[in-house]
Amino acid sequence: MARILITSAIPYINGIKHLGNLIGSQLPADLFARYQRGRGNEVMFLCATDEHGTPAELAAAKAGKPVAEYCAEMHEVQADIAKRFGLSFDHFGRSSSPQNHKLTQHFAGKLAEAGLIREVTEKQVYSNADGRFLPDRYIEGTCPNCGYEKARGDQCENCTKQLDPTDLIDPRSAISGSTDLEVRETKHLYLRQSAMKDQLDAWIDSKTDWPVLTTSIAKKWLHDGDGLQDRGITRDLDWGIPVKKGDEDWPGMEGKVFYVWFDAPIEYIACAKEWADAHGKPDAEWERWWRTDKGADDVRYVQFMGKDNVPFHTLSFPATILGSGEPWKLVDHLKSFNYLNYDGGQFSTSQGRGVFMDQALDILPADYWRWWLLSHAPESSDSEFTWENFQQSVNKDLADVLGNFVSRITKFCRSKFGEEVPVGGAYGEREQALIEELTKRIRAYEAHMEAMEVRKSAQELRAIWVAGNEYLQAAAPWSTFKEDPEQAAAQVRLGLNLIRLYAVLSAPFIPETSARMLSAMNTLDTSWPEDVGAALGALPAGHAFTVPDVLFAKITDEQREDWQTRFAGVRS
Ligand code: B3M
Ligand code: ZN
Repeated sequence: MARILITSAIPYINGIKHLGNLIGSQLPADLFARYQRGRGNEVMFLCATDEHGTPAELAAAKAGKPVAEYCAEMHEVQADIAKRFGLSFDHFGRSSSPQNHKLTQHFAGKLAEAGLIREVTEKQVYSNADGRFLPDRYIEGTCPNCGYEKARGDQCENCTKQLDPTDLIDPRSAISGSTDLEVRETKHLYLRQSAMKDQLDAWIDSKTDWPVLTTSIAKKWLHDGDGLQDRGITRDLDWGIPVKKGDEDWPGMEGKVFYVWFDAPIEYIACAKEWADAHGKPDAEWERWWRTDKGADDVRYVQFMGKDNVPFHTLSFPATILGSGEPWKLVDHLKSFNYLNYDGGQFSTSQGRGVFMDQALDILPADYWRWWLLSHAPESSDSEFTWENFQQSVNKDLADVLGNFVSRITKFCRSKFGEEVPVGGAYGEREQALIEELTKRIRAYEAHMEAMEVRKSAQELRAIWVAGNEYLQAAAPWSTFKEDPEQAAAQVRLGLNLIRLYAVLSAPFIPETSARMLSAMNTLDTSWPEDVGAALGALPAGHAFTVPDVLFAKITDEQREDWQTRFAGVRS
C-alpha cells in the first residue's frame, strides 16, 4: 500500500470561490485523492483557508467586521461549500491557526540560525492618523501619469501604470483619508533565496519527470536577469503571524507580521498537525507524513495549483524547507493548471463575474459541475466555460450515456425478471469481447489517473460508459428474451454488474451519483476491478436491487437561457 500526501493550493479567505478557482486546484486534487483511496492506498489530503495579507484585511473592512471574526465566518462558509462539492479533505485547516503561528515562527528561527535571513532598512509611508505603516495599496492619490484621482500606491487602475507610493500627487491614507503622512525608516526581513540558488537549481534539475511548464517557470526565476532575488518576508500589518524567532521576540520587528506567502505554504504542514490535534492523535501521526526522519521518506507528495502559484511552490517554499536544514518532506510532483475563462471573458472575484461555487450548487447538484469542470480541465491551455457546452456535455455524457444505461437495464430487469439479478445462461463471446475491451480501457484509465492527466482520464471513463451502452444495444436483451430468456438473463446480469463497476470507476469524478448507484445495486462492494471478468460477477444471481431515480436530468434550452441571462452580469 502506497502512502500519498496531497495538498491543494489554499484558497484566499476573501469570499466564495468561483468555478475557475475550483478547477485550478481543489477539484483535481480531490479527483486524485479519491482515486488513490479507491486503489486502496493510504491518502492524506489537506487544504485550508489562506487568511492573512491585505486582501483579508480589506475584505473584512468592507464587510464591516473585525478581521478575526470575518475570517472565522468565511472559513465556515468555505468549509461548508467544499463539503457540498464533495471535496474530501482529511482536514480543511486555517493558516491563522495557532499551529501555523508556531510552525511559521519556528521556520523563521531556523532560517535565521542558518544565516539565511537578512534585515533591511527601508523607507515606508507612515500614517500618523492611523498610527501605522501603510502598505502600498493602502495609499491613494492622483496619478502622475494620467491625473486619475484615485490611483493606488502600487498601480493606477486607470492607466495601469505601476507606481511607487511616493510618485502619487496629494497622497492620502485609504483607511482614514488622512493626508498626515510621512516617510519613515522601517526594518524588514528578507529570505536570502539568492544564497540558495545552486541548491534550488540542483533540486529542480533532479525533477526530470516534471512538466516543462513547471520547470521552465522555476528556471526563469532562477536565471533571468540578475537571477533569483531575495524576498521580503515581513509586512507592516496588524493581522498576521507576529514576527518571532521560534519562541523568542525579534528585536526591531515589534508590531510586524510575516508576509502571507511566507506562512501560507507552511500551513500545508501545520494543517496536518491541526488534523492530528483535532482527532486527539499524537504528533507522530502527522509527522509520519511530513518528516523524513519520522517515516515520511516513503511518502509520495503531490501538490495541485494554478500556474500563477508555481514560483512560490518551486522556489520560495522549497527555499524555506531546505534552508531550515531540517528533514521536512519536499514535493515530489507538482500538477499545475492554466485558467478557465467564463463565456468570452475571465472569471473575476473582484468584479463578481462568472459562476461562484454557492451559486452553482443552487442550480444543480455537485456532480454535474464536477463532471464538466474535470472533463474540460485547463491542462494544456486555458479553457472556457460556456452554457452551451455545459448543457451539451451534461445531456450527452451524463444523461444519455451513463444515466440512460443505468435506467434501461434496471427497468428492463424489473419488468422481465423482477428486482433481483437474474439466474441462468452464461457469458459468451460477445461478453468476452466486452471484458477484453473494458480491461484495456480500465488499464488506460488507471495510467491517466496515475499521471494526473485529468481530461484524458475523463475521456477514457466516458469511453468505458459508451462500451456498456454499445454492448447493450448489440446484445438487445429485450429481443433475446423472446427466443432465449436464459441468454437474456446472462446479458442482464452483466448489465447490472456493469452498474456496480461504473460506480466504482466513476466515484472520483461523480461521488454522489456513484453512491446512489451502489445503493441501488444494494452493495457495499467498492473493490477496484483488478480482474474485470471477476468484477463482472460481483453481484451474483439472486442478488436484490432497486431501480434508482433518474441519475441526471437533462438541461433544457429554457434553463440554459435563463442561467445565461442570470449570470451575464456581475454578482453584487
Ligand atoms: N491563496 C493563491 C490562490 O488561491 C493562494 C495560494 C496559496 S497556496 C500556499 O491562488
Ligand atoms: Zn494613471
